Formats: sequence, structure tokens, C-alpha cells
Amino acid sequence: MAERPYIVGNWKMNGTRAMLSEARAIDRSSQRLMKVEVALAPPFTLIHAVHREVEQIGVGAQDCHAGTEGANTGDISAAMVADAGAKFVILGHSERRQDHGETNALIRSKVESALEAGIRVILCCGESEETRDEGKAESFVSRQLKGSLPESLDNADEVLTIAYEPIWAIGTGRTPTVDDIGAMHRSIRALLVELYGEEMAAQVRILYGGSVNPDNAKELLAADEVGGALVGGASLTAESFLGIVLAAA
Ligand code: G2H
Repeated sequence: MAERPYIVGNWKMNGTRAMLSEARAIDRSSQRLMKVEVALAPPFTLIHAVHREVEQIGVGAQDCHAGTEGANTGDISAAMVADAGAKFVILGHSERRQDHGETNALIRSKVESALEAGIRVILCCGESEETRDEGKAESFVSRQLKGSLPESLDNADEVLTIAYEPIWAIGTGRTPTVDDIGAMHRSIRALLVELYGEEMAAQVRILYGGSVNPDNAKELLAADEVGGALVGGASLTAESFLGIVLAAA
């Protein structure tokens, strides 16, 4: 597994320029925490400003369009977010799947488009509570990933991160047990081995996301095969986000 834990803040639809001070504070403190790779995904409108504001941490986008350019009112391409300073893009988040009807096939096109544009991908997956209760969580997530990942990817270790985010844990304050997270992450690792081979798959980080906060981060990050966290609500202030970064150090 890649050595440094990866802690990514997903600001979702939050943040105006007033929040640049939080990004700056996160960046300044993260400089002292070289053991952790830290990144923020602000809304599109702040990518460039955050990129200019920070020196140490990574900056990414929360989505991109599958196409490269054209008559797509309101959409933003991967090349555009790259031009604004994004080095990665979060794709397939359950809020995009639910609110915008994104399918695995569309997400795969977006992944391909992002890789074409030279930016890394954090690909999200995760089951509903109903699917977990039916005992089908692992097979569901496996299908989701198979449907959204490119069939061949020569440099998966350099360009791909997976984020496991059970839908029922997002923004709810509820989290799976450490055993359940470990079991899911092992299952995802096995799928990556099947797709890309042992050596490459071993280097792909698998993040956990869903109600991570400074109090539970240490325990969640210790789960088997967890290479970091994708953090929503608790990434909105430097104080709480840095609490999670510290827990990962
Ligand atoms: C899951 C997570 C960030 P939160 O969406 O991707 O959000 O930490 O608020 O549950």
C-alpha cells in the first residue's frame, strides 16, 4: 500500500472567498505534517483561488463533465478544472449519482476524460443501507467499481484513488464498524488486483468516507486497508479538518 495516508476535504456546495482563510490555515499547518498527504476539493468557483493560496496541499475538483468542450451550458470539463489548478477530481460521489442520475457508464466516461486531461481521479463507491441490510454491500460495490473503472489502466497506481463511502454514513454521524470497513476495503483491493494486477493494485489508496470527524478518525483510519479519508462536513473548518489530519499522522 502507498505509504502516506491521504486526507481529502470535500467542501461540497460550501464556501465563498471568505473560506480562503481556512484553506490557508490548513495549508500552513499541513506543512509541518509531511507524513500525511492533504488535499482540498472546493467548489468550482474557488479552485483557482485556493490553488493560488496554498503551497503544500493538493487542490482538486468535485466533478467534471465527460466531454472536452462544446455546447454544454453550465458544465465544466476536466481540462478546465486542470487549467484552474486542480490536480485531481472526485468522481461518482453518491450525491452526484442520486441528485444528477449519474450512471456507472457516465462515470467511467468522466474518469477517462479526467485521465486524458492529466488529472488524478478519486472514484467514489458505496452502498445504501437497504443493500447492506440485505447482505449485498460487497457485491454491489464491486459491480459499481467494475462499471465505472476503465478496463485497462497502465498507471492505476499513479492516477487512481478509491473512496468507499456507504451512503447511509454520509453526513449522518453514523459509521460502519471497523470490521465492516476492513472487510469492504479488502474486497475492493481484491477487485483492483483482478483488474490491474497485484503489483499495481497494492499501490492504489482506498479511502474511507462518511461522517469522519476528529474524534473517530484515528479508529476509522486504523481499519484494515484504509489509506486515508474523504471528509465532508468536518473539512469546512481548519480546526476540525486538521484534527483529522493529525489523527492520520
Ligand atoms: C461523504 C463525506 C465526504 P461527510 O460524502 O465525501 O461527507 O464527511 O459529511 O459524511
